[in-house]
Amino acid sequence: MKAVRSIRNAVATLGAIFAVGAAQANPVPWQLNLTPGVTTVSREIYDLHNLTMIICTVIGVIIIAAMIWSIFHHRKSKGAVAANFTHNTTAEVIWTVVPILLLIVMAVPATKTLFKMYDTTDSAMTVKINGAQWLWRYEYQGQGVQFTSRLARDSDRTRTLDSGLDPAKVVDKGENVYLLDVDHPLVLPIDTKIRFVVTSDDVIHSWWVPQFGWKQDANPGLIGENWTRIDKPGIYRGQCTELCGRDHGFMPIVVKAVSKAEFQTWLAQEKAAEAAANMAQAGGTAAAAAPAVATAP
Ligand SMILES: [Cu+2]
Repeated sequence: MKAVRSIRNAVATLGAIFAVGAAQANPVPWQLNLTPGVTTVSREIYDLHNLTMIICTVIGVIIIAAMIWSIFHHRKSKGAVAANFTHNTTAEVIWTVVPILLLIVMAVPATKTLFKMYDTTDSAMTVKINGAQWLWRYEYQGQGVQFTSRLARDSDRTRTLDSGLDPAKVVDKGENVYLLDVDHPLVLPIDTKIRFVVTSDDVIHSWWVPQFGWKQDANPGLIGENWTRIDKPGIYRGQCTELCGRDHGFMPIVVKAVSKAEFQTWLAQEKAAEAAANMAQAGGTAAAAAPAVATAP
């Protein structure tokens, strides 16, 4: 029974890995390649990786084939005699020039993408990301909206020592989200250049959503910058990728990418909720302060 389930899982995984054109939303177990992601930058990184991989593979195959051929054809039992020349200008020019050309072929597009990755100008909105042991705090700059995002309750209950709960049963819409789900996802609009400023309250964390193609360290006392422009709506999951203490494994990231209109509706709701909460708090503070004023001389 267990074997059947393992085979079924393996087949499903292979299907997901080789699914042509069907870009899976999130990485799958035993995935062989990088994800192309859901942003222009992530796709450029994916293409660069593939280009470099092809070049490395071709070089590797040529070198290993030449070595095997030489070992076989120039073996002692065949009476091979070693050549005793020491220099060959043509060969030396070739093995210097060819690697230089290959490096240029790889470095030019890589540098272009790097410059693009660090260009946070002309962004339509800014989100401040604050890492803390062990949760994330998101602040929509200039909007007065902020909230914390921490491990979802069912994952948290399941991960507790001796909980007796099955991690395989922490599921959301058929996807196992054990340790990958949060209570409040970061909601972002698609087709919008979003700038992130990333920092930390305590130790070094790192904000990473594989589908965006980058990681950004969250350093206490420093602001790191990055940006994204998401192409399509979806739920994109990530994790803290800096070993940040005991519960490092329990501070996942969930980004919910929605259309611009949906985002505006959501933002208006959040603003209204935040304003109501502030009013209630102000009312409570005033009520608490009132007796003190009355008894003042
Ligand atoms: Cu962390």
